[in-house]
Amino acid sequence: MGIVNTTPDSFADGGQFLDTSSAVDHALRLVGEGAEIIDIGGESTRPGSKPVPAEEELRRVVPVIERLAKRGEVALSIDTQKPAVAKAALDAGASIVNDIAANRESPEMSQTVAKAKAGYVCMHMLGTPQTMQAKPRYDEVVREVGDFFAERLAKLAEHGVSGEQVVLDPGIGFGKELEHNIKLLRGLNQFSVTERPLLVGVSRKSFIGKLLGTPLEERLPASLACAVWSVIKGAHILRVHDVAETAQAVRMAETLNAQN
Ligand code: 9MG
Repeated sequence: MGIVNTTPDSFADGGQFLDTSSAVDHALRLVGEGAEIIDIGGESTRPGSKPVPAEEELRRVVPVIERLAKRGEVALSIDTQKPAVAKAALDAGASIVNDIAANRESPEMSQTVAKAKAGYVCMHMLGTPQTMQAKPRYDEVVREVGDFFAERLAKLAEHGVSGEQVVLDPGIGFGKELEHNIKLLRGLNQFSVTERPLLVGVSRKSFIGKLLGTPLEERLPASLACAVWSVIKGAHILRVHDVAETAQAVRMAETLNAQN
């Protein structure tokens, strides 16, 4: 899954793809590098980021989705927390909703996904992007994220979203300290009991900087190490900025890890 942020303030690529043409060109470049899904976002989810009104988010993402959908080359995912934006994006040609706010109580997002029979990325986050890094605490982070997945799968089913539509994501960096992120990556294989595909997003994230002291522009090697580790531990989808490099690293690791 290649990342295309049409935002001025995303942590790794903010401001680079603000106009429709540069966002579409970037998406097509990622497809050429091997991306099978393009995740398009119009609101930053970095810690402390400001929420964006739905009208502005729609203005940023819908034309990009329409242009890419017309070409029909790749599956499109909308990265949004807003049911109205999800609906417009699905109408414009997206087929997956990447929902970092899957812990909300209102059923509107699930109902939108159920009605469209769309794919749904159900991500764990403690709090919201505005509050999530204020001393997140867990007794046992892997067990608690696993419990969240079980609870959400049941709730989604109640709202008409079948298990087959759902991909689970532990939400690396979303309401987690460094030790929680490391424990989740070490324990990824434990989520296989859910029998749902796992998505992992580690690309260039700040926990890498915290562990290794590397600035944003120097996190590719550690991002690749985490990507390879995640796949060996059972991840099915990686959400990344550097598609070509990740595809090469993962192909090599999968070959070495094959049984015959
Ligand atoms: C939008 N976004 C940023 N990081 C992410 C992650 O790790 N997973 C998902 N599903 N979305 C993310």
